[in-house]
Amino acid sequence: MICLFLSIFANIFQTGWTGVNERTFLAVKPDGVQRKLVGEIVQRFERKGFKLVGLKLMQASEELLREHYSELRSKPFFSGLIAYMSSGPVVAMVWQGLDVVKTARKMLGETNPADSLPGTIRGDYCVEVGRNVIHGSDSVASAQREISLWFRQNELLCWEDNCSHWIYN
Ligand code: DAT
Ligand code: MG
Repeated sequence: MICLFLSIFANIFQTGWTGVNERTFLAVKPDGVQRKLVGEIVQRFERKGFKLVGLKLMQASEELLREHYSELRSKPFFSGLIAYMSSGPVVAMVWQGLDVVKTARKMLGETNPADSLPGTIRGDYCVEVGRNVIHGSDSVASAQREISLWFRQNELLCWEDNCSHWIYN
């Protein structure tokens, strides 16, 4: 009930979730799905201590992807990016936890896998910027925008994590 109220409040007033309730949008891209990296990627965020609150395998439409990447529409790689992202299923996810937006970006690595350290997802599993296996929101504001673009309210679950006392003190 409290979660429902908070989520409606966060949506209406665009406040976003804060503290341990911060949320980010992550998506395993078509190359990550084809290369069977979904389980590995989900496991990294689970083991870190973040909470999965939404997940779906979906074929993203070009319309959705153009909106998702609208800031990049003038870039020369834009049409290739849309073709790549719509070339097969993606796994769209919402993860929750303290500083999850910033920490998830660190766990992803840099945009270009060549600049990504070993130990990061892009550092460990890919080679080229045009096939960098995962998307992650770059700010709390982007996360809010992307979550509402990719998920309906009733696809995001509030559930009690019985481990939370072992993750937060
Ligand atoms: P990020 O995904 O790290 O947030 P971004 O938002 O700048 O990076 O770009 C979105 C995606 O576009 C990125 O994951 C891969 C693709 N991309 C970025 N720069 C590119 C480039 N120079 N050539 C080809 N694809 C690129
Ligand atoms: Mg980005």
